[in-house]
Parts: sequence; structure tokens; C-alpha cells
Amino acid sequence: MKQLPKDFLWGGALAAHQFEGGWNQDGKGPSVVDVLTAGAHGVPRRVTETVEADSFYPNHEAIDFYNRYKEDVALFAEMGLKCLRTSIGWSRIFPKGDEAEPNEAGLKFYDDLFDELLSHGIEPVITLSHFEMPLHLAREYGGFRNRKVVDFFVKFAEVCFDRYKDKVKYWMTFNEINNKMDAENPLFLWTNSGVVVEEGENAREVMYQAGHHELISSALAVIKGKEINPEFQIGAMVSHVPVYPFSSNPDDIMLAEELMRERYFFPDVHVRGVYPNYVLKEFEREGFNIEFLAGDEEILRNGTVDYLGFSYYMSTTVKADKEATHSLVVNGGLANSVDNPFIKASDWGWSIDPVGLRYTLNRFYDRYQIPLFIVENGFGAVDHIEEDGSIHDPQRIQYLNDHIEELMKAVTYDGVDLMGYTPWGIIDIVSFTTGEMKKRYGMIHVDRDNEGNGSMKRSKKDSFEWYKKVIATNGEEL
Ligand code: BGP
Repeated sequence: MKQLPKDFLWGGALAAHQFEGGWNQDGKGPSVVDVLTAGAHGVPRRVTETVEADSFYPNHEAIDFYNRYKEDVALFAEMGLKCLRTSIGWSRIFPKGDEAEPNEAGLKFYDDLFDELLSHGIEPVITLSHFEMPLHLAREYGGFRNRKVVDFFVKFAEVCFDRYKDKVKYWMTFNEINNKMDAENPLFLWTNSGVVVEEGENAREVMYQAGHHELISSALAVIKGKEINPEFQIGAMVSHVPVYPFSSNPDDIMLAEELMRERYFFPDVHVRGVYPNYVLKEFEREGFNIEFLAGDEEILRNGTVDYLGFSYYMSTTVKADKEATHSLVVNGGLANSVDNPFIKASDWGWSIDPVGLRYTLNRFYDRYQIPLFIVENGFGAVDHIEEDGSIHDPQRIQYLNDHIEELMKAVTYDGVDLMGYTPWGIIDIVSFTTGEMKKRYGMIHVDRDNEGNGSMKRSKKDSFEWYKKVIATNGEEL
């Protein structure tokens, strides 16, 4: 089998709020996730008005990377990572979001971090907004429902592009911008867009308005970024859960196709620079009144992305003879979802479907013909520590191994242009959907539990050495 390209970006992925901690250090302001309590199996996370003294906020300390980054970067280097995908905490740079000047201490932290990564030969891959909007913008402006927030985001993007123009080449504007298509789920509109739906409003209409402002913000950021450094590669990032038809019944096939539009809408605009007809028809049908300003069409056309980054964890399967509501739930299931008899699931009900990754790569590449980047993939599981301190995680190795095999087929057999692969949570971090520490993805274990206890000590799991070999052999030895 032919090999992956020599410059394939093997890495790991993280998000500032899930691992940095230091939530109020060096002038950082509170963000929308800093008022998110821990959940638990089956108990959703809660957004509180302010930081309550008797509630636990797992993101506040997270794994304290902010104060231990040198130790962690050294471990990433030992693993052989070629890149690290992380995000810039927006409220480190603009604590409230609407200040005239950025916070120098926040900017300096990322200067130091990027220098540290580069000194180990690790390329930073940076998401500008990964669920970290300054709380003030959400509370005082209504988040991205308000057009003014576009200006604040673009200014933040410009400051970052300008400051790090010689250190960062690969950027993404919004993490999982589409992870709010289920507008009825308040968690995703809040973290993605800083939006709370008011009584009497149509949640989906509000979602589309906020989404439009984010698409405009992204396009303006791309335009500015290219002015600052034409060498930048600026991508979009979407969550992708392919929808399979349960059977060869044409109704199942058409339903799956229609539901895939929930996945394609945002990347369609990011990549093609125009709204797809199926969404314009929905606006017409539902009577949605989405505010477009004169010039928006041009902005979208001029601000298309260089590549498409995406997260892939699972697939879902639908059957037409269940009532359709077109609404997503956390595990990627839909109202019409049924069990797929060919696919098993994790303890959190996330299906395990490596072939779905190859299928996704092919469908995206056929549709867009631009480079793709798998910027999240992984297996969330409970780890068991042996008496001697070792952690055997064969299930995680199996999951990653099988997905890498499929991505290699997509590149070497199908001819997909794939830039790299950054498995999620390369070091144990706070789970986003549950706020737990016990749902772990890492190849590096962190001694920290759901209640915030533990020494924070780092140790290697079996997957650490396994992934190190995968990188060293460019995927030839799995
Ligand atoms: C994606 C997010 C990440 C992340 C991941 C895994 O939706 O981009 O921030 O955490 O999912 O989810 P979880 O941590 O809930 O298992």
C-alpha cells in the first residue's frame, strides 16, 4: 500500500477551556463555559447566572496546563507529535470582549506556549473560538444573535493573526460551528454562540441568525488573515456524524439524505461561499426572517476557507417510519435514529464505526474538493490504574488503530487529500458534554477526579508508546 505523505500532520487536539485551567489568572475574564457546572452520567451540565460558591466548575482548574505547559509539551514532544491543535481562550485576550485594547498577559501566554511548541518542532494548529466566548458578550449583547459581536470577534481574530503571524500557519475560525443545529438543546447554543432562546422565540430561527453572524465573522476573519499573512491556511471546523439509511427502502435513503443537510449547511457556506437552496427553502417555508446586510453575500464569497477540519466520533442510522423531527441529540442520534445492528457503542452510547470515517472523507472530498483535516477523533472511556501505576487501554488503541486504517485507505486508495490527524484529548481533560474527568480520551493520564481531587500527576498509558510508533512509522506500523 502507498504511504501517507511525508508531511502528514500527526498530532493531538485540545481546547483551552477543557485543559488550561487558570480561569481567572493574569487578567482572564470569565467565559461562557466558566459558568457551566459539572454534569454526571445522565445529569446535564447547568449554566449558572454567576459563579456560585457552592457549585463545582470543572473548567476553572481543569488540568492546570496554564501553569504546567512546559512539562506537558515535553511529553507531547516525546510522543513525537508533529502538531498540536488547541484554541486561544478569547477571554484571556479580551476579558470582557468589548475592550479597546487586548490583555497583554493573555497574549504573552500564547507567545510562550507557541515558542515552546516550536522549539520542540511541534506546529501549532489554532482554533480561534472553541466554546469560549467572553461571558460579558453573551450576557450584555446576547452573543452572536447580535451583529455587534461580529466586530468583536473579527477584532480578536485580527489581534491573534497579527501577533502570531510568524508562529502559527494553520488556523480554524469556529469549533464545530454546526453543533447547534439542534437548537432545542440549550447547551450547544450557549457554548457555541453565547445565545439563550427567549420565551416565544423560534429556537431554530434564532440559531440561523446567530449562525449567519458566525459565518460572516468567519469569512471576515479569513479575509483579514490573508491580508496579514498570505501564507496562512485558514480552515472551517465542523462536527460530523454521518447519517445512514436503515434499509434500502427509498424513504429511508431520502430521509438520511435530507438529514445530512443538517451536517452540510455550515460547511457548504464556508467552502462554497453561498447559502444552499435547501436552507433558503426552509427559511421560506418556515417564514424565518434572517437579517442579511447589503454586502454579506460578497463577504461570504470572498471569505471561503482553505481547508475543512472536522470531528468524527460516530455515525447514526435512521428509519423513515418513525416520526421525523430533525433534531439532533448529544450522541449524534436523531429522532428517527435506530440501533445499527452492525455497530457497537462506547459506555456513553457513542457508536464505534471506523468505516464511517472513510465514508465521511470520501463524501466531503467529493463535495468540496479541498484539503480535509481530521481534527478530532477518539474514544472516551473510564481508565483503570493497576497497582504498579500502569494503565492498559487496549480499547482506545483498538479504536484509534481502526480509524487510522480507514483514513489510510481514504488517502492511499481513494485519493482523498488529507492534511493530518489529531486525536481528541491527547492528555486527559474535562469532557465537554458531561463536564466529567472520568470520560477520558488521553494517552497521558492525569490524576484528577470528577470532584476536582487528585495530585494532577501525569503518567503514560499504553496508548502513549503505541501512538509514538504510529507517528514514527508514518502510520505503517499499527
Ligand atoms: C466535541 C468538542 C470537544 C470535545 C469532544 C468530545 O464536540 O469539540 O470540545 O470535548 O466533542 O466530547 P466529550 O468531551 O463530551 O466526550
